[in-house]
Amino acid sequence: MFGQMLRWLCGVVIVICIAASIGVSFARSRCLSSIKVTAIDPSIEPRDHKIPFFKQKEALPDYQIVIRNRNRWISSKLETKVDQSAVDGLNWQLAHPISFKDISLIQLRDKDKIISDPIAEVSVLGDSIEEAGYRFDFSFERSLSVGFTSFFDTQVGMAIMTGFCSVIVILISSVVRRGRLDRMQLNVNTDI
Ligand SMILES: [Ca+2]
Repeated sequence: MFGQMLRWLCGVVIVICIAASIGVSFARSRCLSSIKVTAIDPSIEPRDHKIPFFKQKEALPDYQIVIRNRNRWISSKLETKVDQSAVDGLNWQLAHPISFKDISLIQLRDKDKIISDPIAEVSVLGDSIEEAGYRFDFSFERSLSVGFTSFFDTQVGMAIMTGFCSVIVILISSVVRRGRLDRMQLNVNTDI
């Protein structure tokens, strides 16, 4: 009777774990796939130098995008757009989409050999946002695999995964124990 109740309880916990994992993972499956940055006011763009008629192309900014992760002490650096103006918009395509839930901050920099100067910092709160004279347009796509990875990277996700594995172990142990008891009962009956 106790074993039957335990198996029933384990089944309920497994269903709840799976349903919760799928639900939360779907919510985290909205992924950032590309970023377009446009300089609204060309006069605010940084220049490597302000010498007239001298290496005007090279004087254009070297824009770089840094994506900070909410859960880890790591940042993703996208490619540097060397000597390019953002007046007509610059587009960065992410090689690996990131769940927008994992992004704490996106920073636009003017890359330098020693220290890169931050120009603007924004959060991904919508499809488009303006900051420090620049407009950031974000594109998104759905990826359930990224959503799952993102969810199981959180403390809640890890707790659910641990609970799920524990319940599976308990369930298997219970089934094995029940099988042994049945065989012992069968042997006793045969001996009688
Ligand atoms: Ca430059």
